[in-house]
Amino acid sequence: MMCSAHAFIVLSYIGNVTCSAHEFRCKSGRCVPQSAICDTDNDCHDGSDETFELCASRPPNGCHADEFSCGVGGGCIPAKWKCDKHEDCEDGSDEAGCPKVTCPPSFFRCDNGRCIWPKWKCDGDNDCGDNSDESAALNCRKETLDLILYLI
Ligand SMILES: [Ca+2]
Ligand SMILES: [Ca+2]
Ligand SMILES: [Ca+2]
Repeated sequence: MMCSAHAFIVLSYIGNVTCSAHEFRCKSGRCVPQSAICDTDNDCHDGSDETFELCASRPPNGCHADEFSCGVGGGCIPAKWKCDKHEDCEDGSDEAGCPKVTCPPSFFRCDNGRCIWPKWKCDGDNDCGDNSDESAALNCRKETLDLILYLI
């Protein structure tokens, strides 16, 4: 999951196309983390993440009530991004101390916290939503599944 997120960010830097929902698009087209907005650092290199229009309504060194503070100098992110299993703050503080989702015994726990029936693992369907029940890490390659079906 982390790998694909990183790949996407790298791609968006290269392609200058669209930024992900968790990023801010600078005037130059560059993508920076949302937490970089109004943190007094010129992350965009063109100042567009620190403009007066963007930051004037923000409390000095603070975040709006509907925002989560990433800590000193870490900027602000929308409150709903806290504990959404995606590190939006540079220091990951929005995902620290979040309640851990546990699955009942005998259930499979997806990377995104969802619980699924164990037999849904490696069945070719993306039941987790993040594909972690079908990931290469589980060694469920399609060939193996086909072979099993053939043997049955
Ligand atoms: Ca900034
Ligand atoms: Ca988050
Ligand atoms: Ca599945």
